Formats: sequence, C-alpha cells, structure tokens
Amino acid sequence: MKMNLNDYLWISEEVKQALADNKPVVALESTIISHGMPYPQNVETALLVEKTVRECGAVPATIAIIGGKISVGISANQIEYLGKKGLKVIKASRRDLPVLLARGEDGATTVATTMIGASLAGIKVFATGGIGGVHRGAETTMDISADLEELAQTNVTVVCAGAKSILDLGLTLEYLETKGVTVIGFGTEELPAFYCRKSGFKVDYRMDTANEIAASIHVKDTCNLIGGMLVANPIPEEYAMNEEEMAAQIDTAVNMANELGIKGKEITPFLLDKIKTLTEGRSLAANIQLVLNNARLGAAIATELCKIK
Ligand code: PSU
Ligand code: MN
Repeated sequence: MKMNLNDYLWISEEVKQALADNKPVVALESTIISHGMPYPQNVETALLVEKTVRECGAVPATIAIIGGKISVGISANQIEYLGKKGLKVIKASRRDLPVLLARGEDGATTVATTMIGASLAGIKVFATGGIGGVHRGAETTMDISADLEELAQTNVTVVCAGAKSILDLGLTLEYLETKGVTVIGFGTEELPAFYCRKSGFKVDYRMDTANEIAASIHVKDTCNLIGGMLVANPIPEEYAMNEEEMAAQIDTAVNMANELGIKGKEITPFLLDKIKTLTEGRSLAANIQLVLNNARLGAAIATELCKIK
C-alpha cells in the first residue's frame, strides 16, 4: 500500500545532493517539451537548456510525471521519450495530478504542476518560456490558466519571457495583482510579450540584478508570505520579433481557434503551433532563444539565493 508523499515523488540523486549541499538548482517544465514545440527541436532545446543551466553553475531539474510519480530531475532518455510522444502525453495541470498518480501514468507538467514538483523537492527557482494566463475573451469563457492560481499559493519563483498576446495581458496582470503575486521586470519597466520585448503594460518593479531579485525572494520566505514571484525577462534584442507582425499573426491564430471552437487545455498548444506555421518557423527560433535566456537568469538567481542562505 502506498502510504505517503514519497511514494509519489521521485528526486534524482544529483538534485537531492545539490539541494543538501545548498547548491543552486533550477527547475524546468515538460509541457513545453511535449506540447510547446515540435519534435525533434523540443528535445534538442530541452537538453540545451539543461546544458546552459549547468554552464551557469547550477543543476537543472526537469520535472515530469513518470509512471505515477512526480519526477524531479528526469533523464535525457525520459526527455527524449516525452518529446517523441508529443501531444499523446497528457498535459498535466494541478487538477490532473491525483488521477495520474493514482493510475501510475505519465504526464507533462505545466507551469502549475512544475511549481508543485519544485516546491515538494525544495527547489526555489524555475525557468521556462511563457506562463499561462487570462485568455482573451475570458470574461465569457472563464479560461484562466491554473498557472496563475499556482503562483498565488506555491512558493517558487518563475522566470519567464512574459506572456504571449494569445492572452489578455492586461487582465493577466490584474489577476496576478489580486492574488498578491509580485511581477518583476528584469532590466525593464515593461512586461515583455514573449517574442517581443514590449507589450504596452507595466511590471510592478524593475530590477537589474539577480542579486536584487534573490533578496526579495529571501524576504518573502523569511516573512512566510505565501505564493510565488514572477520574473519577466525580455527576449534578447537580436532575436526579438517585429511587434506589428506578431500582433497580426496572433490575431489570425486566435480567430482560427475561435472558428474551430477549440477550448480548454487544447487552446494553448493549438495557438503555439499555428503561430509557428504562420511565421514559417521563425517564432520557434525566437522561442528557443528566450528559453535559454531565462535558463541563464534562473541559474543566476538560484546562485544568489544560495549565497544568502
Ligand atoms: N505558453 C507558452 N508555451 C508553453 C505554454 C504556455 O508560450 O509551452 C504551456 C506551459 O506549460 C503553461 C501551459 O503552463 O502551456 C498553460 O496551459 P493552460 O493555458 O492550458 O493552463
Ligand atoms: Mn485554460
């Protein structure tokens, strides 16, 4: 009989050791592998992100659900397996966890579930591409990603490149404010919009060093302020895409989704794929670069946090 959490949680020896030694660890998600990018670029990117984290002096911990266990620090073979299986892997957000673990199944973790896994393992920093948020038209569809609720209640800092304008960025920021989630712009006052450096919306605070971000995380922990923080890191200038072009392509993709009646957990992967096709793959190249950029910042923040403790 499975009796406790450890029956449903697996942490690699390397990650365990790093945490025990107060070495920096950066959590990484797996929905971006199975549902966010096509094979084989998804696997290549996931492995390159891990390598980048290592080059920055931290230990990567890619998280997924494997055989009914939240697995922290999965192997290259498991990354390959998830990437090859693609959309056939279950996209697992918070509500999917009890069933997948009980059934002993596999799942690709979203930002929400990756935060849960990181938090259970004791990892403080998580780097990814983009978070889910309040979808356009949410005032009638109620489509608000569980990622936002997770940021409200789980103590992990998420480094992202802002959010895509497949979402309503203004409403996403309002929601985060209501839930008490601090939104930090790294080197910017403006919320970046994933492929583009600008969105027209302001972050809560601009910070220019990883050290300053780590200091705020430390205060939040010390004062037992629940929930995560969001660090928005703009895509490097040389890889950023044209704002007008992206706005037009995203509008086209959102209209296609509406016409086809796509909703729920399918909508984000559908839009990502359509945008890739509409931009003839240029969005994928930008996506890879922004994830690498976030991995570097995540490693730097995790390193600074270890120095404080
Ligand atoms: N946004 C992206 N790329 C992604 C995702 C979002 O630019 O891969 C994925 C993340 O795993 C995120 C999830 O947590 O989609 C959000 O899905 P939903 O909107 O169904 O909550
Ligand atoms: Mn949704």
